[in-house]
Amino acid sequence: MTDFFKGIPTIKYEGPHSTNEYAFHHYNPDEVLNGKRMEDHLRFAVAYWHSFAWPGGDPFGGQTLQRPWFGETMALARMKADVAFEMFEILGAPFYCFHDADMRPEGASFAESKRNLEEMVDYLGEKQSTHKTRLLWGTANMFSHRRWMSGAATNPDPDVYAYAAATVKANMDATHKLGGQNYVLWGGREGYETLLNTDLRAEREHAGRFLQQVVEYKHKIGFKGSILIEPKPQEPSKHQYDYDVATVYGFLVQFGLEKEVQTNIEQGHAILAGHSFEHEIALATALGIFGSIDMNRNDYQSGWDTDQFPNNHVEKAVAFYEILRAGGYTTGGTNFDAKIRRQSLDPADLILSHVGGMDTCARALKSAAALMADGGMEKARANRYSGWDTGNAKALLTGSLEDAAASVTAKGLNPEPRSGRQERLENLWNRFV
Ligand code: XUL
Ligand code: CO
Repeated sequence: MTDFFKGIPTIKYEGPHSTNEYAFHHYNPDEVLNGKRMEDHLRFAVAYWHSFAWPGGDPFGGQTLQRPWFGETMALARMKADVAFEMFEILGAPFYCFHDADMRPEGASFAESKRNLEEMVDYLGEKQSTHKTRLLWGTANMFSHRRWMSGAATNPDPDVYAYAAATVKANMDATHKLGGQNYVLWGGREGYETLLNTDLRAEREHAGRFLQQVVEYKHKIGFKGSILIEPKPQEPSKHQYDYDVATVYGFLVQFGLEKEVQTNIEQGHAILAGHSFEHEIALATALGIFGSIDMNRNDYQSGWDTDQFPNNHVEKAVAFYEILRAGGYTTGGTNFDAKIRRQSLDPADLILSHVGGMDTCARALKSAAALMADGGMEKARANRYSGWDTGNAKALLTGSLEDAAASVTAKGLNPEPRSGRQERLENLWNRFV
């Protein structure tokens, strides 16, 4: 036991009227909503990088957070893992996620970095055997070190492509060994700054072949989890190849991977792409590539990726409604890709930020589940499209453009517009949030 969270109790559900800040007010893991326990609906994960590896810097200033485990030694990496699992236990978090660079020190060579990773995987494996927390997903950090400056799989230097392949292979092995349920690839620096020095076609083709190799390796090692791409439109690169869900889908189809790879959708990335979070979830569901979510909130004015904890349950309810419509998660979950603000120095801030985020999501889920159980929204939607239930309407889709044109004259069609009833549906929403 470390004493980092000394005096902080295990967080329990006490209900909406409790005034205890060290309690859940909405997240009640065992409460059943629409036939499923809340914990199984939400599948919360803590992100190693924000909570245990981030020093609190911003573009104008460096480290604000001082943690006893900061430093590049294996002993400190083990202390970090000890603290991490203490936090998972305090929160009752069922899952966590990591990049290699979050949990092992960088070595002087690839071989040393890999050895450090493998030792930490064994250490985390021991931790998992005495705790309930499991690995939701693993990933590789291929954006922080200067070698990735011009990209990983899209780097003009083939040696970097090879290094990226070795890095992802090591991280897939690590994820597989720890029983991870997904493997995530966020583009990091897979994009470009200027067309003046970029062969866009070659970079996309290399990224496509790289992803095919990842899928081939998944099947070779018998990894049963999902491979997920995390879209983001810009930052760090000016132009990122995995801009949004629609762009990723086109990329997957081009390389024959649309049945093999799904998406990890992040609220803040959706906002940066000019979309809403729920749009990205609904589109991924419609395309059959919805996998998991990175839960956070972006500041709507700042225009960059602020990765704050969610605190608006009304907004998140729309997202959870789309997840329920998708049938819920299979291997996915709700990963808090969210960090405390750089002035939030106290160990308690780390815990209470997650408590607030979990409560916000639970409250959103309760609203979404109640609306789903009510059925009014789905009834209204079905009614709006009910014209398509007739045989004549279906024939429009199986026939030709000329057949459809002929039906207009034959039937003397003169369609009368019908109300979209948006405000009435918004009023229905408001009864549940
Ligand atoms: C970056 C981001 C990453 C990915 C994992 O914006 O969201 O933390 O989630 O590499
Ligand atoms: Co993310």
